[in-house]
Amino acid sequence: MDNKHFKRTLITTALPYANGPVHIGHLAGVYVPADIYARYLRLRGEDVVMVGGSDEHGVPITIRARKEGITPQDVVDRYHKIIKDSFEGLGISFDVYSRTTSETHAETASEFFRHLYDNGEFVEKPSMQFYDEGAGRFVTDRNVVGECPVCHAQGAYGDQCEKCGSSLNATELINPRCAETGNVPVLRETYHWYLPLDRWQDTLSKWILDGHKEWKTNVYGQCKSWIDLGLQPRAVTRDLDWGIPVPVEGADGKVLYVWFDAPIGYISNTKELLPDTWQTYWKDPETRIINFIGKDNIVFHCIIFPAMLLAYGDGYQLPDNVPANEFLNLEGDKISTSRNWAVWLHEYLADMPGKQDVLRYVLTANAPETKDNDFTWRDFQARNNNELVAILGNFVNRAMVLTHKYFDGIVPAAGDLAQADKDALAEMESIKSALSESLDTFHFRDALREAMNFARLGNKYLQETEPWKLAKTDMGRVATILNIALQICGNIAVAFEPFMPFMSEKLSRMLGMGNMTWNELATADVVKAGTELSAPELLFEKIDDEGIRPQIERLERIKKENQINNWHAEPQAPDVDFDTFCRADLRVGTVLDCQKVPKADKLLQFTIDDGLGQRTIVSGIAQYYQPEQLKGKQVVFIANLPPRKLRGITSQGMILSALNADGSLTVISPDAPITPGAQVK
Ligand code: B3M
Ligand code: ZN
Repeated sequence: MDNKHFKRTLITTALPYANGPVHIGHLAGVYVPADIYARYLRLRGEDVVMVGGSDEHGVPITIRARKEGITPQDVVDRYHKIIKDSFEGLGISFDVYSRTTSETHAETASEFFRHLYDNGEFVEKPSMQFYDEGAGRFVTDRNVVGECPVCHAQGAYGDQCEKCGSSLNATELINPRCAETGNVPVLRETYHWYLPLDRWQDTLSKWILDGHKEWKTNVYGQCKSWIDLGLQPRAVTRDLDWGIPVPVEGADGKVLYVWFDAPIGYISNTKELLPDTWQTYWKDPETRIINFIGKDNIVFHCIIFPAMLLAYGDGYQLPDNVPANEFLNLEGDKISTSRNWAVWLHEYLADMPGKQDVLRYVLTANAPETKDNDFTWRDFQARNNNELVAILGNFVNRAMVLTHKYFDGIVPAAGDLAQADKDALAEMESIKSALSESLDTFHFRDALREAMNFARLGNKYLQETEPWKLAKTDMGRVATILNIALQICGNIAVAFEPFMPFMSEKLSRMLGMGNMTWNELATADVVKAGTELSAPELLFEKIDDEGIRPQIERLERIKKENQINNWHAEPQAPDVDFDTFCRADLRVGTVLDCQKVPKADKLLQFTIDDGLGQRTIVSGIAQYYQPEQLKGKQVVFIANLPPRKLRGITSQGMILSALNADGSLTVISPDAPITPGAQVK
């Protein structure tokens, strides 16, 4: 570990916005890895503090409040509680979890601003900004919508068009409107304070590009492209009535930009935890600061906040590493709070009680460390059944059951070691070093795989030594084998503590272990001979299809709802002249018979009374109707299309149906009985 010159570690975790609950994307990207790291350092006996809290400012919170007719404070109170409780439920071991509406934070952030202001670290600049006269407030770029000047899609945001990805200024939109009120915004002059990042260009470049080549390539690369582009001044105040007031005379109606106050939250949180010694964690060069964040927060943590700390001076230390992760997708689609496309932690905890570790395991095994990854419920089920149950749970259970069978549940002492035992111990040693190495370098997926190797080793060891075959002839040998097997179990309890603390706790209780430490790993004395084991309990349960079905069905339901909510009518087709239209002979017919077309999922075969006789029409609506539903119904069809062969059936015309927002088809039917053969005009 490259921390010889460090005495302590301060772990910060991105502050989640308190305008919604926390989902698996947040967990995989930030909180699970941070927790693994914190728990690991604690097991090593290091001085480590992990701070977190809710980010309770920002425009989205005010919009949600207005939508619901409540105050922003109500919004953040609600979500702060949900977030805090759910983190606790998952065992995220914050030393402090606070919030940016706390008094300590308001004081800390104001003082921070004021200090920079007094030292001339800001520049004040006028600017033109959209203003909603009806609502009497400024509107941020994000909250202006209109036609994209690039691809002409409707509904582009003032900062970005989601259709073509162009990044925009709100003033470039065609027909801009305020997203919330629909009002046409006007431009108004305002002024703000800017942090001149350009002043810190060289310092930041040296610090990161020369000094931190060991950072993850995604982080280093993003920083490099920002720095290469040339850093620009960034506004650190906003015209808004929700936030920390700008502590300068005459700045009424202005608050600190949420991204100015939020990272200072790390400092406030530390202060709340350690009112007397917090400065040591921020200003002593022997403290190592690690920021756990998602990739969308890199610039704020690697460029802007460091510039703020440098501007403040007074010994503030910059982070030693910022191991930002990529994104986790859900069943192939981007996770989205507004589209409810997420697995929410508080719902998971309620729906799947006692399965915290399964989620922690799956999110780590699949962590988006180097690229975006996908969470699926099938993978969740498979990893639980094929890895946790079949490999880890199975091994521990065998070792426990055998010890109960042959030694009444008392840990037997080992005798002389055979080659197989020595090999197993040597392998434990090498797993330990690979595991530590991966943890030290933030490669948590690899680390988890290494930890799992203890269980694989255990299974292999029992398979090779077959103690159950020796019970009649050589109980001394059985004692040694089971002792070693139980040592491997003990190693599992220690090695998995950072990843699956609930399982680890249960296992260490079953094995009668005391306090766990990382040093014990790979020793043959983790579980003491003579200890009485408790009755074996299963560490993991199989999850069958029924177990995940409600989750899958929920996502299918949401997908449908989203399709409907996001539906846009097709743009109108080019004109046809009236005569052309009149050449289509549209008629009403009565369905005499309707059958599924064999071996075609989509097709129904109709027999229609068309007033002149009977005709056969094949239509692709089998996914939306049972044939019986359509018998006797009247439909509209095009009578004069040339006959067409579909699956060997000659279709004489086409039944009209409408395409719904959710992709389904509904047949068009007259709203009163009509004589078959009647023309539709
Ligand atoms: N609340 C953004 C986010 O959740 C923001 C992080 C603040 S960290 C200081 O992505
Ligand atoms: Zn566009």
